[in-house]
Amino acid sequence: MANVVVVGAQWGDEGKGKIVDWLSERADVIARFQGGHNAGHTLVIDGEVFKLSLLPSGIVRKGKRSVIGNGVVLDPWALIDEIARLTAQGVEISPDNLMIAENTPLILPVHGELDRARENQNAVAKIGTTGRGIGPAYEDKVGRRTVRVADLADKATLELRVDRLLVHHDALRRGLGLPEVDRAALLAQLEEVAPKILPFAAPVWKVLNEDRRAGKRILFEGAQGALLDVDFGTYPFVTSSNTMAGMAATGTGLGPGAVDFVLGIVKAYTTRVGEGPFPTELDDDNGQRLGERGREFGTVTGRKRRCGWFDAVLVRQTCATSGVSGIALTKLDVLDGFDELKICTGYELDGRMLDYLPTAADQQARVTPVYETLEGWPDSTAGARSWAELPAAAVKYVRRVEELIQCPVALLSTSPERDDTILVT
Ligand code: 2SA
Ligand code: MG
Repeated sequence: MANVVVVGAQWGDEGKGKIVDWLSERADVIARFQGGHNAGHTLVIDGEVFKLSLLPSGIVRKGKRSVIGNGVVLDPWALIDEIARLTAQGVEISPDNLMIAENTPLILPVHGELDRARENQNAVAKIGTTGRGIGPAYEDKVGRRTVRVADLADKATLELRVDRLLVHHDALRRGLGLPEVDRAALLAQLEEVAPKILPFAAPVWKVLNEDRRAGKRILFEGAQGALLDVDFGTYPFVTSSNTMAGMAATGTGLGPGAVDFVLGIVKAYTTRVGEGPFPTELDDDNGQRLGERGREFGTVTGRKRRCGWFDAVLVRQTCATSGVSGIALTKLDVLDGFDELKICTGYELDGRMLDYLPTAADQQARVTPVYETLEGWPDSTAGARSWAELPAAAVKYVRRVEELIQCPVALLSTSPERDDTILVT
């Protein structure tokens, strides 16, 4: 296996956890390159359940290097809690197997407070975020006023960074009716957390370039999904990072040539959490049924996910913008037992047909999906481990998806169990 980037090709929750785990067994280095603790992966290994949020999936396996790249926003307290939780489950975590890029921006308590204040106080500003401070932390990175991991090592620098940050935040907080930040308390918190984070700090770009030269296999683990990308997603109802495959390079410090294969994770239907347009959303029994059969509740926030038919227009688009080489199709078994299934093949807008999602928000909200109806299958596909075990109608569904999104299926997942995966060669 060469160096692979795994990205969600819809709105997240496509079932990346299982696929990443499957691939991480075959990789030497596993790197996160964007997002933060808004991500949530559940891994089941030998019957034991591991819940990961910020740590790369490779952490649960011995002999792997796990990396948090500079494209991530890091909440040091969330990281320490996660490390403690996994350590209690018997996972060994030390600077030998975990590295954090020195140029990673931090998520501070002020970021979470700002995120939640905006979400709760102002209906116009509401995005339906995870409330983890992700957006405000990225704003401060781009605004050149953030505290980064390396700054924790020097008291004088840390004070300068915090002062620069507070000029901005205190002004914002006054507008939202929040009290001014207690500078001394924030500095004390940072000084307290610094010795717990700094041992993991490393020039990740350098280590990864050396690993690459040594022929080590790198797995880039994306979080969320391409439709939540800050540039190409359903803006403004997106997360604040680039979630597309191109980010793997800038989010770690490797050139784009380091990527050999882009694997897009695609769920056999569509879900979304939070606000924003969703053309194939179902408000009926079918939507209810998808949610129940697919257990569509967020791993991080427990929020109920909105459900709808498979949208081939959107996935064709995200496969293009991420340069997806092949997809892993997940949760096919959730479709078992439907009499018929629909796939969106295009949109109608003001009497015109579109083969892509337009950028303008009003148009995104107004497009009506054009559906093709496919025959369902009464039999169970759960646990199928070869094409021969799939009902003919299910094979037809998968082949049609492939055709419409203009991208081959490389893997097919038929249950949360790691071995229930069909490798398509
Ligand atoms: P935020 O908190 O600023 O990132 O929220 C902005 C929007 O992004 C959505 N969002 C998500 N939607 C689905 N899944 C998410 N995380 C997955 C999880 C992790 C995964 O299981 O929780 O699949 O890798 C996620 N994170 C952010 C959010 O709902 C807002 O619409
Ligand atoms: Mg998830």
